[in-house]
Amino acid sequence: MKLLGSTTSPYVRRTRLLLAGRPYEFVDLAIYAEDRDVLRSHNPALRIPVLQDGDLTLFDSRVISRYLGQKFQQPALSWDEENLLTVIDAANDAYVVLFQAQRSGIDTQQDSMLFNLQRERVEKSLKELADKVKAGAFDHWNYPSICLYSLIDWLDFRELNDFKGLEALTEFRDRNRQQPGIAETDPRNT
Ligand SMILES: N[C@@H](CCC(=O)N[C@@H](CS)C(=O)NCC(=O)O)C(=O)O
Repeated sequence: MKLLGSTTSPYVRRTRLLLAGRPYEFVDLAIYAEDRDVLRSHNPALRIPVLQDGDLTLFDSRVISRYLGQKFQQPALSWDEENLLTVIDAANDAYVVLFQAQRSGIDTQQDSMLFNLQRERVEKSLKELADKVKAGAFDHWNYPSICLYSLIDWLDFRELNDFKGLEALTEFRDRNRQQPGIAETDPRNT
């Protein structure tokens, strides 16, 4: 298997954590620079991660996780776990928009529909995730926990959220620092 991605993307990190301890080749791409043609030739959606397994090419971390779950004969996620993933993805996608806007020199604190919607979405979804952590929904190291870890650690790495009132999320991250693959995939070490 070959995984195309980058060392900073939270969506790629979740896939690398899912693959921790298994043999695969990781291809680190500069998708906004010299490797953009490689991305163009592999994924028309122009996003990472992309997984190649033999003749099969898959886009999107959630689809890749379903494929790997079947390949390694792991139980499917429950509907509650699917909902957790949807909330994690909502916060993650909204923060990718805010981050890209910031990098484009746009004031993301401005009172405009696009940014108001993203800010409301991250506030609501992170609060929900903090409540779910407190309720024990992330007590086991499984795919939802891997995705939550990748999101929280990326927000911290990029300094996108101050986590005031959301300490349950940073405490969850700190409790899981020793899990398989975490140190090797830390974006600060690359
Ligand atoms: N739903 C996708 C989201 C992937 C995604 O947004 N990846 C970002 C990197 S963190 C990306 O490729 N962004 C490129 C772009 O937006 O142009 C997944 O789960 O794989």
